[in-house]
Amino acid sequence: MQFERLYEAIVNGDKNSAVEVTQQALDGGDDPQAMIDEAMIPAMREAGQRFENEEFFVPELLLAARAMKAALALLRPLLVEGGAEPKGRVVIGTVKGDLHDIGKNLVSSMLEGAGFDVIDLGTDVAPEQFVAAVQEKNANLVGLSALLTVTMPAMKLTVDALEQAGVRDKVKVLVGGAPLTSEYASEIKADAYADNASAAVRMAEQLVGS
Ligand code: B1M
Repeated sequence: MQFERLYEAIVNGDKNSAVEVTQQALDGGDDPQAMIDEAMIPAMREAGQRFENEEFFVPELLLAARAMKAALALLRPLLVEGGAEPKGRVVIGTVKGDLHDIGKNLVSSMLEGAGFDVIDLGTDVAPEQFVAAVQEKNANLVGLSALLTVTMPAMKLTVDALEQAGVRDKVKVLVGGAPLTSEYASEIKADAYADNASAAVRMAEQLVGS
């Protein structure tokens, strides 16, 4: 019941209600991961479908995204394990020119939840920003997200920039986002592709050998 209300609140872009229902579900003992998988992701998928059907326009999508982010902010700390030595250090971001961050935020939260130290650079991240963060933070994994076909080439530019800066052999590169494929990942010489946040965690664990 709470899941249905959360789903509706996100689709309708009702941030206050999304936060309220999420809190109620948490207070009632619901599992945060189930809330994400069974209510929040399907709600964003529905908003996307309505956008594709021209029932929703950009403002409605923005409201849905805002409601999803506000609800996710409540869950984020609960996904994070405490104490243990980090499994690896990930620099993650949405590539240059691309402002979509909901999927990337989910991947970021779930990596944190799985015990990775995550440095999230946000959206519209230029190749040189990824390189600088890898060097400064001594990361061993780079996560690149893209939702637009026109920003996919920025992933290749980022992999190339890591190579040119001489740090490509120090990091594994994981890529994801709706328009991507594993073929594209191989083409740009990324180390792995994941089509959802859970797969991203599994791939990250394999890449760093944990
Ligand atoms: Co935009 N948008 N959008 N949008 N938007 C899409 C992507 C689009 C497919 C919609 C459509 O037309 N059908 C289309 C792209 C078409 C294309 O390139 N082929 C599109 C467009 C065209 C645009 C604009 C150009 C629209 C305009 O202004 N005319 C514009 C571009 C802005 C820009 O980036 N420069 C734009 C803007 C926006 C909003 C700002 C309104 C909003 C984003 C809000 C935000 O993110 N803060 C928005 C939204 C919400 C969407 C849709 C509807 C939903 C995306 C989403 O959040 N999905 C999307 C349509 C759709 O996907 N059906 C669409 C939910 C999320 C949980 O899934 O992001 O796929 P996803 O992430 C998944 C996996 O992909 C994977 O795991 C995640 C969780 O399972 N994953 C990774 C993602 N990153 C990963 C990284 C990994 C591993 C896995 O490793 C590192």
